[in-house]
Amino acid sequence: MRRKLWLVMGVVALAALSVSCVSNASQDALKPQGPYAQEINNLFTSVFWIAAAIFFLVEGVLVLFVVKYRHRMGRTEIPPQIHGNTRLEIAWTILPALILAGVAVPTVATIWDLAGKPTGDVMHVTVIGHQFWWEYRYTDPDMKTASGNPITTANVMVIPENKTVYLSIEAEPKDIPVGETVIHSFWIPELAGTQDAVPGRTNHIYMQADHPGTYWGQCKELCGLSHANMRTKVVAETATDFATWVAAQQAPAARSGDLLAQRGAEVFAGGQCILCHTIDGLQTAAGNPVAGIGGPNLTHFASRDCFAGCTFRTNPDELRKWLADPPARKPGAAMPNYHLSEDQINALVAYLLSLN
Ligand code: HEC
Ligand SMILES: [Cu+2]
Repeated sequence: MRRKLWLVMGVVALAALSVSCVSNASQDALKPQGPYAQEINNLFTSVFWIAAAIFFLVEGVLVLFVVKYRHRMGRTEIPPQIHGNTRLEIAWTILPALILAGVAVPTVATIWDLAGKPTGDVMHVTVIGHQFWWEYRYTDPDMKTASGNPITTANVMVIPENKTVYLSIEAEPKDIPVGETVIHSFWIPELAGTQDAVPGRTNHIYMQADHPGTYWGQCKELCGLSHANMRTKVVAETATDFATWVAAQQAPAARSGDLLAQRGAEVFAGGQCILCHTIDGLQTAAGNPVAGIGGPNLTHFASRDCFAGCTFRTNPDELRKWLADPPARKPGAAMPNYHLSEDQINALVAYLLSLN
């Protein structure tokens, strides 16, 4: 019986150990890829080793005493008692206080450093937590689109390498009737610490990537049914690639020569889609701009390789399934099922995938 228990416990421990040691984990705060994440990691590492040393010291002495002064057959005398030893008591009160004071110095310094106002050449991005996806608005004056609005994307944030990005983190405003307004938390473990998106508040955080690459993240505050489907990624690019990306995002939506795609644009502009989605450069039948609120900006939808909280890859198959019944594909999705016909879906898919 005993042996079986040990065996089971051993297997469980081994399983836990093996999954905790994935070498290519994409969301690893212990592998910082930029100076802000590095700063936090440095603090964590030093505090961890101090805590580990204290743990082994205290537990070691405890185990030593338990063994040394355990009850033995025939032992009648009680070991020397130290209760009331003023010197010892003062020592073990002051020593931990000193250690904590020592730990507080780098901790407070790091907090102040990461909370400071940005100076120098920084890029500003407003991050908005929606249910259940992230919106990114590039608010710098040189990031305006042809229609004068900030470049706006969803799920994928593109940044230049080696440049400080100052994020303003918000939650969807209460007056937008799409989805619930709740607290989310933005976290790209390899690039920065985490920061809450609180309705009615603007929080800030710094981010920077040392190298081009893709850095995954996700909502870190339980926010409803599709909390786990609220992923996101930051793509860092070289300065030239980033400039190319910016120029493409500033342009109005592509107009495809493909007939099916053109029909899709008509379905889009003539239906309910325009209530919630913006497509820069597309017009309704009445000649108004397509500028809905509450849903992702689709102007350059096909330039992003994942959609709906990076739950799905941007391809015809996934898109077809999404348009057929969004809440069935992603529980709690704030985009209703519009019972589109097969023809409408085919046209919409052709159109949406032409929006590069
Ligand atoms: C009531 C508002 C609303 C309407 C109307 C609406 N959508 Fe959406 N749509 C959303 C929301 C909200 C999301 C994001 C859902 C999520 O990720 O959880 C979304 C996501 C999408 C996406 C994925 C975008 C991305 O980058 O993640 C596409 C494509 C899309 N909608 C197309 C359409 C089309 C086509 C129509 C018209 C048939 C339409 N939507 C009508 C609210 C709406
Ligand atoms: Cu969330």
